[in-house]
Amino acid sequence: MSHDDFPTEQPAVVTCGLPYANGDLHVGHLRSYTAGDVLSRSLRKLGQQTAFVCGSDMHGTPIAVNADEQGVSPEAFATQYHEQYEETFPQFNVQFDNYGHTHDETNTELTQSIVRRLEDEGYVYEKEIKVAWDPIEDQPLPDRYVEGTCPYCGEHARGDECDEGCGRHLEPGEIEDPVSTRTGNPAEYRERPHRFFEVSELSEYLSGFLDRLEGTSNARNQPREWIESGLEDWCITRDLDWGIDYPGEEDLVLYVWVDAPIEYISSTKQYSERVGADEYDWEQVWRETESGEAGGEVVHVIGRDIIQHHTIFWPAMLEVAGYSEPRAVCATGFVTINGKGLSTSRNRAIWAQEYLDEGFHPDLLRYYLTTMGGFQQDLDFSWDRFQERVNGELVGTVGNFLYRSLLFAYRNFGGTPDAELSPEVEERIQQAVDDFSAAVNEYEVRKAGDAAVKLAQFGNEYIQRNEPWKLDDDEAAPVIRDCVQLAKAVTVLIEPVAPDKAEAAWAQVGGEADVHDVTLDAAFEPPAAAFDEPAELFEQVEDERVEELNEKLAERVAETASGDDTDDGTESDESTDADEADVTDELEPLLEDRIGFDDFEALDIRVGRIETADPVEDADKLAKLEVDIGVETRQVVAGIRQLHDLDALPGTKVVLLANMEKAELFGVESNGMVLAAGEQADLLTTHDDAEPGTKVR
Ligand code: B3M
Ligand code: ZN
Repeated sequence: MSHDDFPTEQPAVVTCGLPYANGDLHVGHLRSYTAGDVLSRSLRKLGQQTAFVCGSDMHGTPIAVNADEQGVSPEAFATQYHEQYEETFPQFNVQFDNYGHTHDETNTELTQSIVRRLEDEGYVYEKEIKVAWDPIEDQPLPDRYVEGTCPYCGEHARGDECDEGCGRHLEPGEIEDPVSTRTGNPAEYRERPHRFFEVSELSEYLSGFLDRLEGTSNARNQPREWIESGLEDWCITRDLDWGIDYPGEEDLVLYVWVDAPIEYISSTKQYSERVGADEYDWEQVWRETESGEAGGEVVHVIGRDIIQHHTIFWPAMLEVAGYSEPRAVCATGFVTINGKGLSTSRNRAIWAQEYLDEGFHPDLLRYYLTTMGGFQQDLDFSWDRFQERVNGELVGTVGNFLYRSLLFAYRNFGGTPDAELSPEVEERIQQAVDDFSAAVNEYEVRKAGDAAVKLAQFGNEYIQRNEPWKLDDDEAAPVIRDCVQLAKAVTVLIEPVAPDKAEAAWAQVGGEADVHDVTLDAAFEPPAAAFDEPAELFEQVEDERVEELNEKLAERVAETASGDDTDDGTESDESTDADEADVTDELEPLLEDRIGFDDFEALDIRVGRIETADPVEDADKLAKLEVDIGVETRQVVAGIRQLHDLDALPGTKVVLLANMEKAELFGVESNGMVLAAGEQADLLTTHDDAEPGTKVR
């Protein structure tokens, strides 16, 4: 791997976290798959050789337990979802170059060879640990096969996680009063030999790795704390039938998190084998060179709940087994629905299939999911905002510009008029291309999408300013030549976010080659002299549709709330469910005293944007923020140091009480108060384009 700007000399691979083959896909999943797809397409636009790979995660106890319940084999159960995912991703234009699964031969072989290598290098040891056992059935009960009481909070919990109480990860042997979820039999603990990977020996390597790592700041910073507080060795085996056999052991399988990331390599290998190593060489990407230098540019796109697996366990395995380390880990935030945690058990979700059945074009959702917020921020989905974004930016800005300029060109010139491109427009396109490249190098897909939309916005202003409809053909020709060039450039730049729509627009400007393959240079190539009458690219989302969709969602959530509470076992899902359940019991009673509007008017509440966030010296809990509130920049002290990743805060929009009395905390002046909710200081924000300084009323 290099740390040169993209495009580099080395091939890249972009991966997405593997979905557990365990339930239907929803908008929460789609967020990171579309982000990965946009990133890989954007890298290709820069001319970076890139493969985009993924696969289904077939193993783990939730899948085994669910298959048991349905009376089918785990393999049959998981395969059915695997096939569903294989079909669904392309329907969202998420085009993996290879989509495998963790149970196939490539991954089984590679996993076993990597584990042998860990053993050969002396990083694996055996240790007796207590595992839950069903004495009547005479079988072990790993992870979710056992339930009982959490030793930390006393709530009902399952074997690997206190899902209803404190949320802690539970090690084998920790749960009290264990009972088999399979038979209801009380379980006992037995000593069993398991294998451990000596992650604790790799702290130094991992610290260095984190210094080199690129990607989102949450992925680069959170793991440092885990290293500082001391790394534990990692139990890599389970008493289970379903999984990849531990080499040379009949009764043990590998823990699902061992073979899952190895699928990143396996999937790249399958791709390479299909197209030939001359075209794409997986070994060049994943193998360390003889001098110990890592090969290609490995970029992982994941959900923020699996940062630890990707920045500690995974690079530790790669390092010992002689594979190259990731260049970047990009962790997306969660998705909320109408401001509340996405919950599959409550049916508060937008399902992938449902979205398609509603007849919306996939590119609209891709646009929403990749440009609605920063990569690592939580993203709220609502049909109202979906409508706003589609009608405002896609229909109003991009679609409108392309249609009006191409229609004008077609009607008056039958295509692109014969004229020179103006220096002003050429420079503006260059700026968009530069912004796009910079965004990709920062792994900010949102900004890459913005570069296209802003260029279209410029196009609209340009055509408005020059009023070609008032000019004769000779005078209009250079203006329209500029506009068609801008349309072509917008098309190239928007391809990663909206590939289908870009394909349609490309056909309209008479683009040669394939818009999915061309690089940014195509933005400057002269458009076709003749093309056909254009058609409108995007359709408005009507108010009635939005009302209807909101009602449907609300009804469904209400129905599910009164019904059965099943869970699909995705971690992010549970953590949001649990958070929600926690607060309802502890809510403060409402205040009896009412205030008048004048009292409210006395509060000067403004939208702000955090510019910098630094710790306050000697005060563990305090952070010093510089907040831009339009009129001026305020220094504010807030008790959020331990609750937020300070590096991730700059750029975040907040809500600030501007006429709060000034205060001094630990010698630092605080001039205003940032509003936040709850124990975790959930920062209040706005969800659309209210600029800093806007008054909140
Ligand atoms: N299968 C899904 C998750 O925890 C898990 C990802 C594996 S990535 C190697 O999000
Ligand atoms: Zn607990």
